[in-house]
Amino acid sequence: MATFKDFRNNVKPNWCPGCGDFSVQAAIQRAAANIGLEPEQLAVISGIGCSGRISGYINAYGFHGIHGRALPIAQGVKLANRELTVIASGGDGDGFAIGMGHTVHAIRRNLDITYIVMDNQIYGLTKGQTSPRSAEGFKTKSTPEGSIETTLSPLEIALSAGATFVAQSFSSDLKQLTALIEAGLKHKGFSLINVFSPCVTFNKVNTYDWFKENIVNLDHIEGYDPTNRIAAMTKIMETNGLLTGLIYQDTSRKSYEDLAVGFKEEALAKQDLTLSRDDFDKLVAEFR
Ligand SMILES: Cc1ncc(C[n+]2csc(CCOP(=O)(O)OP(=O)(O)O)c2C)c(N)n1
Ligand code: SF4
Repeated sequence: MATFKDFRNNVKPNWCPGCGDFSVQAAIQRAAANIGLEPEQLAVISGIGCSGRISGYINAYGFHGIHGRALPIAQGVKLANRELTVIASGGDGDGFAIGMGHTVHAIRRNLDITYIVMDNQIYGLTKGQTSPRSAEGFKTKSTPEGSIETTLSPLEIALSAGATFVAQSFSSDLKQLTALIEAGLKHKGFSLINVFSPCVTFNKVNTYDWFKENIVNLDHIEGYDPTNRIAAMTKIMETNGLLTGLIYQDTSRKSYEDLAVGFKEEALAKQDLTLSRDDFDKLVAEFR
């Protein structure tokens, strides 16, 4: 049986020392091993950004896509081979700016994939511009007088889009992060896991200490019920989105693959898709 070390490869991450993304990499490797996966059963698909490099740093199938397009590729992979466990990943710019259209529709489509966003509230790779997750007043090279736009709440958007699994964690809490990724991988449907993953080089406001001071951990709130969608929305609003833990899960809804008419149990990638001459002629006849 594979251990987390089997999900390591020999590529050395070129993230800055202290970048939160190291913990996300470690948590994915641990979670995959903990649920009994072998490297050849996992595919990690990423977008572009410092965070997007993660697919190259995990020993599994990987695809480093284009900016904001991790989800369309990940959904294609899952549809082609439902036997694979599929993780999509990237930054808050990747998923909540250029890729937001895909994010909302992937959520409501509910394919069985896990989407892990490394949310550092800034564009890291391009050297520090505001992202939709930056706070109002946040000063960067692109907003020297401070951001005048309101901050996007991906958790509220996810809930309103019909998400069946919404969680949030923090790079400093490897135990919780690993447990939530495990739960997301086991969830039969789309799982959104947003991770506060500090950019130590360009974001000098939302630091590890800042998150530690401001986060409310649901694991410490007695009686919180993650199956109650209204309570989940209320808690997100009460904490201004600064909460960690399993926020919402609905296990009653079937995944896209299980509902799609004619979508077989056997992986599409393994089916014989050759069209017989007879079937071809019948198909053409329909258009005459
Ligand atoms: C179509 C396109 N537009 C813009 C870019 C430039 N670009 C590369 S990464 C990035 C944003 C990076 O921020 P984020 O997604 O939050 O990831 P991080 O680097 O912070 O991990 C941008 C705008 C690009 N590569 N492709
Ligand atoms: S620039 Fe920021 S996000 Fe990118 S590797 Fe460095 S610390 Fe991480």
